Amino acid sequence: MKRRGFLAVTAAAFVAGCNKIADSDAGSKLLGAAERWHKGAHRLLTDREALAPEYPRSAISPFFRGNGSTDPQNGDYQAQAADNFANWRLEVRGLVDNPMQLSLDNIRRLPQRTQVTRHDCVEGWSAIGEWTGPQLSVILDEAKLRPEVQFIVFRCADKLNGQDYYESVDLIDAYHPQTIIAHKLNGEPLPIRNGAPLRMRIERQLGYKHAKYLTAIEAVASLDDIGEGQGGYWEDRSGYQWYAGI
Ligand SMILES: Nc1nc2c(c(=O)[nH]1)N[C@H]1C(S)=C(S)[C@@H](COP(=O)(O)O)O[C@H]1N2
Ligand SMILES: [Mo]
Repeated sequence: MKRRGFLAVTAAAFVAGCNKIADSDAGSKLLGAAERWHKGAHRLLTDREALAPEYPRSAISPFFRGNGSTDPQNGDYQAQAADNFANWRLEVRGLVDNPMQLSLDNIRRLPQRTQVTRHDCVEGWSAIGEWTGPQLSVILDEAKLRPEVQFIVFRCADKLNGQDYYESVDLIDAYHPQTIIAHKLNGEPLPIRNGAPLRMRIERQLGYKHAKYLTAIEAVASLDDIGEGQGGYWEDRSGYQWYAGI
């Protein structure tokens, strides 16, 4: 009981985004402990499946700014953009019985969810936008996850500061009803700035979890061998927490 109480308090501080705690050495150790607890025993948390707030269309921000990569120059991204992403494929791979290569048309023909949500960047800005796309759960069910799967990794077309951007979530976020593969922002195909042609929306998490320029969804049992092993581009470099729940 004592341990659970302690962890609940640190988890709450973490969820509140307490940066001052993270600045101190002891603080980051504390947050690290809370995070390991999230990774291991997250099912104990009661509110993981709650919905993020949704807003009326009148609340949509006039301009949804871009952050991080906003116009990828690596690989064949620019050529694909010039071609209106006609040959873009989303690969579904890893520990699945039914790997898939989905075209944008395949994605648009799946049942769609539209949601007006607020994006919160850890750097301190927010924007409200309307996102449309299929729920990730629909695609994962079709792919048939093997029993050992623990995490879903998102691969991206861009390099940020020369390194591949990637992210990952656990299965609670992967199956959350507001976790969608968005191909529209405010009723229009995604602008390049915001991740064209496909980007994740994971509405219970901070902005850096929402992978843009999505090329592959990978089901894995461990994050240890992905990137530097911390579960994401920023997690590997800056110590941003893997669990960035809001
Ligand atoms: N592939 C990719 N995804 C990314 C990033 C990036 O640089 N590359 N930046 C992240 C960060 S920090 C934020 S806040 C959001 C920004 O989304 P936006 O550009 O649509 O505002 O995308 C996230 N996803
Ligand atoms: Mo961000």
